[in-house]
Amino acid sequence: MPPELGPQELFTRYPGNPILSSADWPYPAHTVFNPGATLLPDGQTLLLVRVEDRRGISHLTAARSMDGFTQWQIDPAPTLAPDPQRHPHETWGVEDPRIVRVKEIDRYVITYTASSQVGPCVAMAMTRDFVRFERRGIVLPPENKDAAIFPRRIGGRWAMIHRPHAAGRGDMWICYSDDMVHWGDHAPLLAARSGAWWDSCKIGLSPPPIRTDHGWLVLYHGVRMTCAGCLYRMGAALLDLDDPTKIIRRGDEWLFGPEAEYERFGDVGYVVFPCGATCDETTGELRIYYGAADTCVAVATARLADIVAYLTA
Ligand code: BMA
Repeated sequence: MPPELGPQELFTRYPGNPILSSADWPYPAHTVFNPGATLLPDGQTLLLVRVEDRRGISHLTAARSMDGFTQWQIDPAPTLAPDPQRHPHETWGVEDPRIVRVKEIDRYVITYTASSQVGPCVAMAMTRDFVRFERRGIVLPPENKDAAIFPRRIGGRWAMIHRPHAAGRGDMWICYSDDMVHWGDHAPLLAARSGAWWDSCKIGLSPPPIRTDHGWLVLYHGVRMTCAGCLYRMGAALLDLDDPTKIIRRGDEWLFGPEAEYERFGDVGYVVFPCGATCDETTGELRIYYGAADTCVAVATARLADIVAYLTA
């Protein structure tokens, strides 16, 4: 990183933010936020957006754009709707998807929060085209959310970061699987800090881990509880490529937090909540797609190399 770049300057908001709001939706929607993101083979950006209806129940709908900023083509009906008949754990909706393209199985693996009557669970679905989905059901029981797999095997096994909530703690954990269905060898990964820290209340993975030459870049959200409510911000850590339980570096400061009006005011103010990121391998530009104030979708860009330089400085 050029030494003059501080953490507050690593990300730049797209001037046309918010890029998607309920007014853009082709059918009635209350709010649209927290999208997963991926690049399709034809170069389009696909967002799988959480859409909350006027009952309070969320589903997921795909929006596609050639440049990733404008002219979104939004599916005319829910793309992945809760199916409580066959999947009772989805009674209160499906939320906050993370999308990972897994070359080895030629599929996108989507992990999302199934909002059940006994708490949030991690559910998984796979797709090749974002039209037909193979649902794998619950892969981690409640309370758990904010999960995403790594895009390739590590030491011969699949790995997944997740966020159980127990004993008043919300820390990030990692687990492993041979078949992506049965997950074990759970181990703590990153813990919420304490006291006055920005990530003192709870933390959770934001977009799926991003491979860099220096390690797995993990962008995570941290929550601080104040008298006025929760503050959701994003920070970063770098994990060893061969053994992600080894933390190379965890940044002290948050890199991105609610500042713009659309991030401070909405259904849940002072929230930035990225669930998706795309990276242009030619230019090195990283884009994070995030829910702003649980109301609309916005995007911010950074140079991947600058974030890595900040963490390794
Ligand atoms: C978290 C998740 C997100 C939401 C955020 C702020 O716990 O439930 O879906 O955006 O709270 O309300």
